[in-house]
Amino acid sequence: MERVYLRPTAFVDSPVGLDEAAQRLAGGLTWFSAVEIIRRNGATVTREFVPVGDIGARLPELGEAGGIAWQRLTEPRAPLPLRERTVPLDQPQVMGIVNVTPDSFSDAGKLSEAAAAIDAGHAMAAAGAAIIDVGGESTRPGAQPVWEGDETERVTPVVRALATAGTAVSVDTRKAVVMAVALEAGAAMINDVSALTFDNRSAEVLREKTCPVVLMHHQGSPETMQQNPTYDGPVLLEVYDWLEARIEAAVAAGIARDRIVIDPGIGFGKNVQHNLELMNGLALFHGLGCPLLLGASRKRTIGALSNEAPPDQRLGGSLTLALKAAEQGAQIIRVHDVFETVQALRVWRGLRDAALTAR
Ligand code: 7PJ
Repeated sequence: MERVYLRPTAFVDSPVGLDEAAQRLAGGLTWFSAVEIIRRNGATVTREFVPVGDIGARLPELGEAGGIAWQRLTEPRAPLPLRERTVPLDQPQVMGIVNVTPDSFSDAGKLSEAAAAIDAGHAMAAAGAAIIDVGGESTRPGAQPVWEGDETERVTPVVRALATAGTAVSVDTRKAVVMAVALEAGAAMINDVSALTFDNRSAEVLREKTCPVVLMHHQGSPETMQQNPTYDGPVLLEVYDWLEARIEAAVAAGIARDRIVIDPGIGFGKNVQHNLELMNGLALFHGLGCPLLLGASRKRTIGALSNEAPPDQRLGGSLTLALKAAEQGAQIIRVHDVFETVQALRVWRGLRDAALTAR
């Protein structure tokens, strides 16, 4: 059966003077002026570039799925309700990473204690992070699983302290027990890199709540996922289909679609080429109709492209990928370097505002 995908492309600074020739992407700060229509039938993939002004005339032949994807690309995303905070998604927001793991690869040991993690979270919030993502289990390539009791113990005091101070806290976990305890302690969002596949009780825990949940694509487990990852077809389409299926599974399990945030999972079962293809094609994922989160901060692909720079020397590459994501309308950008990323996005935004007004 043929599948149709619509990838927004030919981004322009501003729609001024373009009238019907540019469309706003998902109610955000970017406009696109062409769409790549991708058709896939088994192993056969065809691609065609169509100006936005011509899409209306082409929709009938794209079928119901094409029509739905077009609607989702162009309708605004609702603000994200995070307990007493509401995070607008009409502009990119920064999620700051706080690891409470003794083996955290980016801040080895430094944040291993709750007090240090809490300080780091407060500093990130002050630097402009809209959400703080607290994690107690490393899921980096080669990492070993952590017992849920240890993970709960690491994460809970940090969640409680940050939430009590009024910060929107997300918890990076694959485990139902950790989710339940963290939500009880004040977490406002769950970030599950397994997309609810690791622990079959996770969906049950979340069904009883109303918080947003991030479903991230991955292939394999952290222990083995980077051992020669391969995909049957174009990685962009494979990840899209997988996320669509996970959204449907979550909805079937009683988690409303408007609570779901999606993430292509840079580095989780992907080689450098896969990661770069996903970054370049990121705007495709807006066709799923959910807010899009991207985490590329300090990841291995940056090292691979920069003479194997170690994680703490990947700021330049991290900012490049953050801007690449913003340019394609990603609503949440998950980073270690909050101050620098917020600054980069503010300047990027200033450029766009100027392009809109200077006429
Ligand atoms: C991600 C994550 C990511 C989401 C990690 C690291 C590895 N959660 N947790 N997306 N990565 N949603 O930060 O390098 O890319 S842990």
